[in-house]
Amino acid sequence: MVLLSTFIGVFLAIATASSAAPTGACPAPKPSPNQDPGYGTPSKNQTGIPKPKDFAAFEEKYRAGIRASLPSGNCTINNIGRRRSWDEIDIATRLDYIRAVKCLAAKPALTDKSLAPGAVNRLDDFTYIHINQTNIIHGTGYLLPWHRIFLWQFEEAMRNECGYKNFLPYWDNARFSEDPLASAVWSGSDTGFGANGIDLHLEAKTVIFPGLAKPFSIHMPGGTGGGCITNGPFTDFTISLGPVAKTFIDKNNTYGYESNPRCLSRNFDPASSKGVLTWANATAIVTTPNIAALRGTIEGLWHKNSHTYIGGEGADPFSTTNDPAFYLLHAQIDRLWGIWQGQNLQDREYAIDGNRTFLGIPLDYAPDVPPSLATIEDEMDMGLGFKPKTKKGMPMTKGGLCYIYE
Ligand SMILES: *[C@@H]1O[C@H](CO)[C@@H](O)[C@H](O)[C@H]1NC(C)=O
Ligand SMILES: *[C@@H]1O[C@H](CO)[C@@H](O)[C@H](O)[C@H]1NC(C)=O
Ligand SMILES: *[C@@H]1O[C@H](CO)[C@@H](O)[C@H](O)[C@H]1NC(C)=O
Ligand SMILES: *[C@@H]1O[C@H](CO)[C@@H](O)[C@H](O)[C@H]1NC(C)=O
Ligand SMILES: *[C@@H]1O[C@H](CO)[C@@H](O)[C@H](O)[C@H]1NC(C)=O
Ligand SMILES: *[C@@H]1O[C@H](CO)[C@@H](O)[C@H](O)[C@H]1NC(C)=O
Ligand SMILES: [Cu+2]
Repeated sequence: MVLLSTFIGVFLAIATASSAAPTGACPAPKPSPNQDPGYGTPSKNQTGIPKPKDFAAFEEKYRAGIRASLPSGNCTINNIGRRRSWDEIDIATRLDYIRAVKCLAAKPALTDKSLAPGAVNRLDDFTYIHINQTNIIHGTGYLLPWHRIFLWQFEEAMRNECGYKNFLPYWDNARFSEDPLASAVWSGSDTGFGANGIDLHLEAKTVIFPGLAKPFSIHMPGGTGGGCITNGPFTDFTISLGPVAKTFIDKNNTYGYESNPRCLSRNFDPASSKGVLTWANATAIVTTPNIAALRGTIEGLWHKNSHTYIGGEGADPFSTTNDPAFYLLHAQIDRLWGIWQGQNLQDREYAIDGNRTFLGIPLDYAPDVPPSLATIEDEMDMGLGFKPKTKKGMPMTKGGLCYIYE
């Protein structure tokens, strides 16, 4: 059941209606009484499919290894960030998280306007660099370390710029594989990300990746939605960059860097979750024998199907970050990688496999990025001038990173 890298695909892109630009202040969060700084109390409301004992044992082995590795530099058992499932964090923490996302959406972009004229806010800074790097950070050796630093930067922005007191939550999609809507992630109340987009009865289609010397297409299912989301705190959300992967290469706005204000769309595809994003497959990921095979199980299977399940904005491989749920989806990918690393931290912490460009296809704009194998000494471009070596994005408790998945 090891899937090969031909399963790299992803996503879908839909442009829809527009609304007003985001505005509003970001009030400082109220301190929650009776709470450890930084941690919520569980909502104790978990539903879905219980975690199997074998998966829990692999997870505990990972946690024990991380704890045993502390202190590591300034990362200690007392200050380590505890990333938890959205379905386990308390209501106040969920509200504070959503408040902080909206706070970033109300702060001006820092990205140079000449690079992305359409970048409006701090969330767009993340989307810009994700678009810019898509053909380098997917289907390559950089997928996992690049996104690990990316999530960390997002978590830092939420905490340092918007006063979010907790850590990045993850979408525990295995628990809800057979009924994804049962997860609090997709709640249409004030404490979720909202559910599906309005049903546009879309047909399945094929979309093209721009930027590759040899154009590459992926299949997008028709899905069950496709239009603007209709409930939850992001119904009035305006996104600006993208879409990028379309049925044609848009010569006027190839990377979606021009302003294109529109709503947040989703297109849930239950077939990408049911019987696919299962505990059994999650367990197969954390027990994958080596890093080469992990690329198939984690990227080909879990990553691809998680994005395709959400559909709409979240399924465009380039501008997928437009959906705020992206960060929870990728925290789950990062968690599964972390648990895999934690089964043998010594040998696996810096394990890398993969090309330097998407499936080894040369880029049409950067002939200096050779389609050879990625190494941990390679520089990655995280945007805003930050260009760490790949190895900086591999441990969870070194070089400024300091977190554990609970
Ligand atoms: C707990 O679950 C029930 C039933 O699914 C739901 O009605 C309720 O709002 C949930 N409570 C919290 C705190 O999430
Ligand atoms: C990414 O940004 C760099 C500038 O930092 C630019 O040279 C390159 O063409 C961009 N690539 C894409 C695909 O936008
Ligand atoms: C691209 O831009 C040109 C010149 O502004 C315009 O005539 C054309 O209609 C645009 N094409 C598309 C597909 O938007
Ligand atoms: C894992 O996912 C694949 C689809 O990629 C599916 O065919 C298979 O049944 C799943 N296996 C388990 C054990 O859940
Ligand atoms: C790496 O790139 C080569 C072409 O340069 C390709 O044949 C190979 O399949 C690629 N490997 C992966 C894992 O994408
Ligand atoms: C921990 O040290 C790293 C450098 O190794 C630094 O970037 C980071 O800000 C420090 N974190 C704290 C909480 O002091
Ligand atoms: Cu990505």
